[in-house]
Amino acid sequence: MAASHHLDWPFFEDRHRKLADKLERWSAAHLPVDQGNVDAACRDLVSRLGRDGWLKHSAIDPDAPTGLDVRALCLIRETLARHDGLADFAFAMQGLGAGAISLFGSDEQRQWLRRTRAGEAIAAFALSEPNSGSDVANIEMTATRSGDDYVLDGEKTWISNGGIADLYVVFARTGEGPGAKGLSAFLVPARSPGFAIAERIEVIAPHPLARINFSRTRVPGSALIGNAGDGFKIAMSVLDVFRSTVGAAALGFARRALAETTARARKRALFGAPLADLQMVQGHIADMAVDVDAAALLVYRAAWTKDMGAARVTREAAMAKLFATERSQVVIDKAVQLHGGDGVRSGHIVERLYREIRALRIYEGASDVQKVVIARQTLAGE
Ligand code: COS
Repeated sequence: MAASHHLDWPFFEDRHRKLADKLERWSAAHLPVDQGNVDAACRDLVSRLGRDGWLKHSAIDPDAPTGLDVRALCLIRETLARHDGLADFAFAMQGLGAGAISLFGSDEQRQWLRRTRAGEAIAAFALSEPNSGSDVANIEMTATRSGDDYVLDGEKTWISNGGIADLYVVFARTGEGPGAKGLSAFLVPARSPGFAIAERIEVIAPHPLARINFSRTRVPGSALIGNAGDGFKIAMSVLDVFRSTVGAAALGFARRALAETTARARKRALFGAPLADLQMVQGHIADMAVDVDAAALLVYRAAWTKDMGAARVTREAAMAKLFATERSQVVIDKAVQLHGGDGVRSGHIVERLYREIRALRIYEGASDVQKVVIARQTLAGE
């Protein structure tokens, strides 16, 4: 099942090849997990991913703070997604949740990373609100200065790991300037007073998700991540890193769909010959293979560019996420078609992939937002 020829591409170093190989063996031995109780399954996955060392890649080491290795993040997401969507989710949300602390946290805040990297604490990224998911500059939640503290009031929604997380990175309006210039980021432990899960949200590919209420939630001034007023840029910088990894997860789903389809096309007979002999089937398989390779090229181009020290990879990451998620949806749809009735049988792997891929075209910047980002940068000549 493992497709590894792309590991020979010049984007990677030997440590990446070793990492991918080791994780492939770990995944084959441990995944997929039973998802009967999604909260329990997720907690268990975080704990196992931490215990076996994979979460060390999700956040920086507070004792040796070098940057995040985006190629490693992408390879891990791609591999986990190929084996189990929930394992990918558990890994990815730990990284996204801790992302602002990795990139902008104080030494004191970075102590949390010891626990997130060990799988002993679960992290969440709380940006979206009922009236501002795509339009981040419009965030309404407030954080008001009160002596040395801040008091948070408002609501966040579509928060992954909501309900099971131990810490939340929360973006709120502190009012240093209008719109994007008046936001700040805060590290808020789940046990904070006034923090409450308002609603658990069920989605087509189940994972922990919630709407959260903050009612006079008081946090110390030391909870502020970076400088007051820098929240928008902090959110965008975190998304610059993690959007490529969403593309990588989509790539993992697409690779699995292609592998399942080629196996079936070789085995299943139709009109007295294997499906694979039919040129119409070959046409679909060729399209799927081109999409998979093109997605991989864009994902690892973005990851490599960031790892080589680029200050911003907004355009590359947006292209990687847009293309990989949109085309993986098409690849998986073809896989469903070529599996006939089995493709829509509840619990069949391609039926699961069909449900898993859909949210990736929405979260961490919907495809439509990625197009806005790409067009703006292209028009600006970047
Ligand atoms: N890194 C660093 N700084 C960035 C940045 C980035 N990737 N993107 C923008 N900025 C800076 C800009 O340079 C600008 O700074 P100055 O005012 O100093 O010039 C500032 O931030 C405001 O940027 P911009 O004018 O582009 O803000 P907009 O409100 O127009 O941004 C989009 C609009 C759509 C690009 C933004 O809101 C976005 O990405 N939305 C999607 C968010 C998302 O992913 N939501 C899902 C929730 S997370 S699951």
